[in-house]
Amino acid sequence: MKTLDEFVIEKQAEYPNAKGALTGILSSIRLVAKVIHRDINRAGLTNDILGAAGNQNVQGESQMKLDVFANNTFKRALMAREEVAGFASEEEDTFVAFDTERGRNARYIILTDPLDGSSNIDVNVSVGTIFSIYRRVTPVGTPVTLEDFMQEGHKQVAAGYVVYGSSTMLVYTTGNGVNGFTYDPSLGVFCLSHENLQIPPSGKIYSINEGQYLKFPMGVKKYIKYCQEEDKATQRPYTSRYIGSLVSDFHRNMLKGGIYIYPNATTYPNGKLRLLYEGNPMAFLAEQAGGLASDGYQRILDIKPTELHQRVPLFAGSKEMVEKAQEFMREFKE
Ligand code: AHM
Ligand code: MG
Repeated sequence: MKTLDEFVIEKQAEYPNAKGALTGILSSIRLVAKVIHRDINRAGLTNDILGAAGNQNVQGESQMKLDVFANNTFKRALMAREEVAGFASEEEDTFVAFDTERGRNARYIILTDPLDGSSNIDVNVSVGTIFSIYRRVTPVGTPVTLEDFMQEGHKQVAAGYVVYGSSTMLVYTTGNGVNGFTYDPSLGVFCLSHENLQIPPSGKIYSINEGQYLKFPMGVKKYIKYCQEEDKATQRPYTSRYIGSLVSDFHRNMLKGGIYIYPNATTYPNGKLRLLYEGNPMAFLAEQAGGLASDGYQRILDIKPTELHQRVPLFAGSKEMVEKAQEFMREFKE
């Protein structure tokens, strides 16, 4: 049995120039995952955790108590380290520069969706935490600026998620494949359970909120019909599975083969998911596992961000399925 700690240290030893900064950041994330795991598991038992916080985030979405809690836990854990210069989160209005001597001298910044799919909490359905790590681009010794957070996804140094499902798992990449660790709560450790994860090139699952069908672009409507048609050679009709928790839907599809789609729609002209907190980290993981992630036309990781809370349509998962969906998007471009 190999723990996450052992695994990270072993990997660091493969890079003689590594100073251990990433190792430190990952151990903060591991701690955050344990704290959120603990609180989610008590969620039905205490009123302090369930329900809405009574306020909205900057994007006008109502925040759940656990969103706020997860965000603060994450921020505090990172502030306590010397490797992190700043933090941006779906739940914050703007980025947070860690403007202390330690923060100004740090080299990394982190973006996160601390609790993705949080509307599922009150009904005991799995949620996740997503994170994305970059090297800052402004000089060390100064406070970070917006520029540090607005980098293209292909510049990510590491990305990952924690899925709080029937068991809690942490899955991450540093650009050298994807590995998954399952949490053993009795020992308090994450153990390597899914080494070198690979998304099957094709699968049978499509995941999309079909209730919005009439609002989707023609390419997506046609692709959905393609998924439903009978064809033995391509194992169609596919199966429709949609939890409404990006991390859980993506995780299942990565293990089994499938495509996750949150397209643009008349109600969401640029999609619902956020490029920096959701699109990029999931795209990095998808590609590192042999899959693809696209906005329907181009690679997510090549998009130059223009806003911190920018939204993006997301088509992610098995390579052949994403390619097929892109074909439909191009053919039926409106
Ligand atoms: P959140 O970050 O506010 O939780 O929103 C993102 C979530 C994703 O996890 C999920 O895939 C999607 O929203 C579900 O949205 P919808 O209910 O519109 O299908
Ligand atoms: Mg989210």
